Amino acid sequence: MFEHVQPYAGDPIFALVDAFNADPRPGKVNLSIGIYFDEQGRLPVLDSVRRAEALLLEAGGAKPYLPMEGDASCRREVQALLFGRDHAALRQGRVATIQTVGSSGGLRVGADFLKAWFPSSAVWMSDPTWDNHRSMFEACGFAVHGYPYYDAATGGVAFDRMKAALEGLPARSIVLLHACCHNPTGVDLTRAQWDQLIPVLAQRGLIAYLDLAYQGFGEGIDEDAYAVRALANAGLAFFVANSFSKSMSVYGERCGALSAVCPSAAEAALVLGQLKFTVRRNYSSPPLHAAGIVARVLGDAALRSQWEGEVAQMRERILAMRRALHAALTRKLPGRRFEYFLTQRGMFSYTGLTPAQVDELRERHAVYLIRSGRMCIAGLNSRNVATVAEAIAAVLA
Ligand code: KET
Repeated sequence: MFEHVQPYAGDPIFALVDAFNADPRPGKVNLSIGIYFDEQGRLPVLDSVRRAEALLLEAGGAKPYLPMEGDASCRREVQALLFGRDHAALRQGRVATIQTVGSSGGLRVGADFLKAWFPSSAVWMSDPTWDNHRSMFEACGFAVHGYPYYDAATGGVAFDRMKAALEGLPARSIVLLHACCHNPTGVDLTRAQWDQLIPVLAQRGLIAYLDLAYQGFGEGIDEDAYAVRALANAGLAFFVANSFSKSMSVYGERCGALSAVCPSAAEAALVLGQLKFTVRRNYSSPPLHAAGIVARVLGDAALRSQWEGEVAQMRERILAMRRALHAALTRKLPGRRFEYFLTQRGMFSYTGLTPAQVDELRERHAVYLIRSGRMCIAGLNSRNVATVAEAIAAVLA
């Protein structure tokens, strides 16, 4: 019956996690998947999240199905977090938000919606991008293309080429953009660059689709929402999928949302209806526990300020690890430049290590990176950073 089924090659990120877990070497270091580990190398449960869960448990509520679009207070809090509490687009009822199964669920539901209502559009994403972006949009039937983004020569954004590419796209093309903490490069657009890009999106009639998976890990919670707010301020119609996996350290709870900013409240109602229909045909409704966590952490003043402090701590620890790795590598290989560790933002650094060097790091030194050369800085701590620097220096030498 199933002989004709093709074997699955495995996911480039999750396969490495399996390999890491199966690795018996005691000093192994996991810098592959985008997960924040604390200074002790543990996956933290944030105090704000623990307290929110205690409140949920105490309330002892029943466990009904949520509506297709998710929990109302969760959706309201997500909107306020993304756009700011008093944004005109929210007051005008122009934003359709659904709670989703992680931001992956949101990305996929939005992609399904776009394929249904813009069937002849193609999708353009940064070169490079998160591997799963391409997979997801191709699975919805889209042709996926890349626009120039990372400039290996400068280690920055190839902004002029990126802008020129977008200027040449047909109207209604879908343009996927990382709102902050670009995965895998850690190289973000500046505010001035967003401000130059927004008129292009508007004038060409492009459909921007923002992925905001690392809010708070770049400059700050509000700061990292700059792109979302700037696009909304400019009156654009666009999508944004946002995640709490990293910012609340709730990976397996699948906390995320999808928002569509629409030209009018009437259009937002139409879009919301079709998003609900898409959800119903896929997984019917999102997880209750996820909604309870997000709504409480964001909506309770005490938990909210505790969470903001915890996000700041994670962000600062990542920065401290960037500085530590930079210092150690600069000491070992004084002739080479490692400034990119300091200038890149978020969990990831794009190291420029080749797939062969990444393989050598894994095989000889038990240090795991993604084969693109992407390193998850949040897997470093003060006990493993020196060993990692030594291993990198050995493969570069
Ligand atoms: N968008 C981006 C840019 C992203 O890096 C991830 C996860 C997601 C969305 C999905 O997050 P969710 O938990 O569905 O809300 N990235 C890490 C884990 C993964 O590959 O799934 C990673 O790149 O390692």
